[in-house]
Amino acid sequence: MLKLYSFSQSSASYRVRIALALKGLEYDVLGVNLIENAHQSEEYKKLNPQGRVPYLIDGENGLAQSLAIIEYLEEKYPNPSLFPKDIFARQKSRAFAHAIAADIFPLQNLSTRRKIGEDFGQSVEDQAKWSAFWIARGFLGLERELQNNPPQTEYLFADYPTIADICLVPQWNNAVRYGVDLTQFPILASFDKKARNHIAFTTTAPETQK
Ligand SMILES: N[C@@H](CCC(=O)N[C@@H](CS)C(=O)NCC(=O)O)C(=O)O
Repeated sequence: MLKLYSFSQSSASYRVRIALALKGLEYDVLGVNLIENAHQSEEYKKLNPQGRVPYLIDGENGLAQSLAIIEYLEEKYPNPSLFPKDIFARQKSRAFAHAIAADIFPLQNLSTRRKIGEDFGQSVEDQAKWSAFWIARGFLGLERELQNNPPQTEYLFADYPTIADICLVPQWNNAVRYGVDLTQFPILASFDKKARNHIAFTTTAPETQK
């Protein structure tokens, strides 16, 4: 049985929970409470020296990084696919996922926010404004790309949920948390709405986790 080290409110963990659900895979969840700094314990860092969640265990093997985990699941369990069939659409879905996971999200990560608080005396409110700024800037780029090339598909880049939808919904939750004005992103909003009502997204959402 697969094991996933995960935290309920972690958007990177939520991405992997969605992927596992879309593929219909069973797994055990092992909670890592980030608020209590469980990810920084020596015990956890022996397992995952990167000291972050998610972390997937498959038998003898352990893997960090949500996008790498999703690619691993795709290769090992190809059906149903989480990637578009068309080669260009497939890379568009990856580019969309990377924009969120590599560009937008790290600037609002717990350790990043805590560090700017410690080093520059930013209040929690200022940290939230900082997060909201980067989310809005990143979303605006993605919205404009979709405006320029309106997708003709039900979900982002395919007629089934892809890695792009998997990254969008958790990030949208973060945007709501930080008070981003989401009326600026009507196309993203419509894709978010479609995906978040899919059973694989609802059954793995933060509020369903222990
Ligand atoms: N690029 C990594 C990011 C993982 C990550 O930073 N996860 C967050 C939770 S969403 C975390 O563990 N944060 C702990 C920290 O910032 O110290 C991935 O996609 O898995």
